[in-house]
Amino acid sequence: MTLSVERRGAATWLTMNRPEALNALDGPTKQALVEALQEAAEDPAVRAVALAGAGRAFCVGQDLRELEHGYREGRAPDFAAELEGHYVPICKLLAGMPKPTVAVVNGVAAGAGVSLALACDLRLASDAARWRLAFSGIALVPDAGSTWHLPRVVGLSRAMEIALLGDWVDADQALQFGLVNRVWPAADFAREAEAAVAALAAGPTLAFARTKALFRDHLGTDLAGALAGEAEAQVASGQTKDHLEGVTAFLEKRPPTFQGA
Ligand code: LHQ
Repeated sequence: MTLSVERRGAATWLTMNRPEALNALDGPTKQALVEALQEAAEDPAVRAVALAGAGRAFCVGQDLRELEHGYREGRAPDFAAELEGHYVPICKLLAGMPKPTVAVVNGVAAGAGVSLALACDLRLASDAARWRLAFSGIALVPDAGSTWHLPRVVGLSRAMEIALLGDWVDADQALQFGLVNRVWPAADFAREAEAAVAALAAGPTLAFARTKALFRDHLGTDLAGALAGEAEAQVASGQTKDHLEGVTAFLEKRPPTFQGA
């Protein structure tokens, strides 16, 4: 299987599994990602989704060898169906996932691999991870949502730097740019990332889902619209079992146990 799907407690781990090609995205892997993300979105028992890569890379984007034949014959590719059929749904599923999504970036991320990491809510990285947008290297524009996400994650100036200068971004820079949320030494990375994902999966899932939807919706909303959206979501949040548990735990001076309901 080029995508391994594994339940670890209440979290689903999706691991791109073509280490010999640095987890380049071929057709079967992208199709498996679409299906696994749909299932994770619909399953209430899944309370967090981690996206990881097997071997020394996270993901180096589109599998260029898959397109090699056409290129060698001098035919220009038509990316429309590929984008519509795979990259757009994967990006929308990650961004719209009604539970936290985490990119677990163990090594190289390039091209659409960066785009997928950006579509997640959080990026956790090993100090061995390095990032390159790479699209300009093959005279393409950043896609799979990265023109939307990258300036919002790191700011316009850094986004321009990453896209136009095209240098590798190492772990220290990634942290400094705000491209990643946490960096751990490679030796500790698997354990720390697993604990972070487990903690998210033990969180107040419905409140997390509303929080991320509000942040995303309000990126294009004025303050009045944001206040109205918050009010609607807060009324619903106030009626959840997890809210009652959270307040009860506070009053009883103990940590809460959330059920995701
Ligand atoms: C690969 C790839 C790869 C296949 C390494 N494909 N095999 C485009 C079209 C349509 C819609 C959506 O969006 C896009 C955007 C994209 O994502 S385009 C792809 C952007 N990615 C790149 O341009 C990265 C290309 N790869 C590299 O520059 C290098 O592999 C890096 C710098 C990432 C790693 O270098 P090394 O550590 O020296 O490893 P390597 O180059 O030896 O790679 C190991 C193997 O992985 C090798 O296979 P081989 O059989 O020769 O051992 C590579 O061919 C394969 N591989 N990237 N994108």
